[in-house]
Amino acid sequence: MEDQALFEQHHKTGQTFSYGTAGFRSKSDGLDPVMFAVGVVAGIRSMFLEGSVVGVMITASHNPPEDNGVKIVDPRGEMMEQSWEKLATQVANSACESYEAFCHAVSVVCMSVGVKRSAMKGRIVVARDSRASGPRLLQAFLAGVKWVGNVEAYDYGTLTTPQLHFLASQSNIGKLEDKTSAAPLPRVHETAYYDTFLSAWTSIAQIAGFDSLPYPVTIDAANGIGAAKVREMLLNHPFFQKDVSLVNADWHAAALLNHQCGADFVKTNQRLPQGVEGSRAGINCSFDGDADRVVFYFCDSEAKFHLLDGDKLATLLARFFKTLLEDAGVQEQVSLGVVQTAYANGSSTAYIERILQVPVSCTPTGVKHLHHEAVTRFDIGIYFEANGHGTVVFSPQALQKLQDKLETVEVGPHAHRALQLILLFSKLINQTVGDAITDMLAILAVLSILKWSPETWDSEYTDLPNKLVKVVVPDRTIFKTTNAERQLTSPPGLQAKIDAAIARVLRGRSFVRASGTEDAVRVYAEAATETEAHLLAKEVDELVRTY
Ligand code: 16G
Ligand code: ZN
Repeated sequence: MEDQALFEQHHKTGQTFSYGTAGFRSKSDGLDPVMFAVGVVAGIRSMFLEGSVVGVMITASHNPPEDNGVKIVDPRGEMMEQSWEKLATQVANSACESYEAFCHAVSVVCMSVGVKRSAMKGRIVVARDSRASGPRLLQAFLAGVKWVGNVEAYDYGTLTTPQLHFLASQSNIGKLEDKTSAAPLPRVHETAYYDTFLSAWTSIAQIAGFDSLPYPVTIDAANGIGAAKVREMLLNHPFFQKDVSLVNADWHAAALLNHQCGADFVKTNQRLPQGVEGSRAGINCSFDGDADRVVFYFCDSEAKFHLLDGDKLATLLARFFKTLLEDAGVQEQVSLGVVQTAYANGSSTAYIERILQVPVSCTPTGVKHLHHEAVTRFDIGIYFEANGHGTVVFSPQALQKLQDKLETVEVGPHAHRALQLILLFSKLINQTVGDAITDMLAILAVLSILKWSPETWDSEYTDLPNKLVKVVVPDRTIFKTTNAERQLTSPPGLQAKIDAAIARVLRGRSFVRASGTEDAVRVYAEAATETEAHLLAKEVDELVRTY
């Protein structure tokens, strides 16, 4: 009965949920039972993994302040294995129904994965972003953890999403093989995050011979938790103190989160966020609310705004690593590739394939798809969504090859430096997930090493004019795609009409997909001129509305 009382305290009915690309996400009001259910599922997942530490992040990223959400992170810091998404969905929806339905759903899950709750131990680390609903939802989550029994949970308080991914993965180092170890939580303190990445930065600066940032950097932290963490990590550090300014840093003012600022605002509106002046020298960047996305931008001498989005981050890093691999003489042994989605600007893909001669792979939207492709296809896999979400992943085998070469083969100073730099960049980048802070540091390190201005970076290729529109339709589930979301298989006949519209414009490309986070369909169009891109978007928009 006590168990039921715990459940009832957080029970609300009336909504159904689905574990999507970003976990569970909605207006925060109805999420309490979902949080309770996630406490239970995360506990069972950790038991299933024989006590490896599982992470849980409470956040709604770039969404408005009144939203919230939650996602489960697996022991290596990656998104929860896909087959568990439907288990999580079943438990969450049963928790919105009744205690009986909930108990039944939990037993079914335990039975299907072979977990005996009374005989096993689970370990969880949890964190939340700066949202006002965070503390309440955390309590619902912890009640769920308590309900499972035999689960140790450690609350990191507020963190960025990538910090939680990183700390969860670090908690399991050495423990993934040694399943019997039962070191208490936390196994890793938050400062490990700062120490790891700052120490890589310092070594890179020493080897590359720079002792300050190339120009002033303004960070728009979207009034999110990234502000607090940048302050802690960088603003008292001698390297950054002088040249880094932080704006939209009011993370205590929950209502200001992502409001007129942040990576999503800048990318969607293609303009400066509130608080950043166009006249400011140097380069600017914007994080989103949980600091797992970053975009850069600057204004030229005519005050024209230039966006350096996820595609530009990927191309800069691809160019940089290609040169380092050649300098190190390992381009034949270590494969390099870029992973994008259909939203990548056609010019960026052409630049990577034709100018850099680096292979490009395209996956459906959502970090888990890009991450998986990058890890499985390439030794050094660079993946970015155009919205600024991405990272670089390095295969342990390739890193070992580079390390061996560094230690055992006589190489010239140029190759020696290149080998050292690749190894150090693998430590400067948070490989578990896109991370605004470490991506920003990696980009600033590359710009410092290349001695590139923002203008030089931007001039590598010119984006094709493009347009993204949201179309609200009666039923978005009828829009089914194939070929990494680039073509529709349903409704029948629509793709042929879109193809005909594309054929009428120069360098035209357009695709339609149902959003995974909103009840709408998205239309993307690009073409040789702005007029044609807008025309194509309008035409496809109208075609979609006829279904
Ligand atoms: C989620 C995804 C993001 C993707 C976006 C697309 C993760 C962690 N987040 O926020 O990568 O760009 O969804 O949204 O995977 P949409 O389906 O509404 O277009
Ligand atoms: Zn985010």
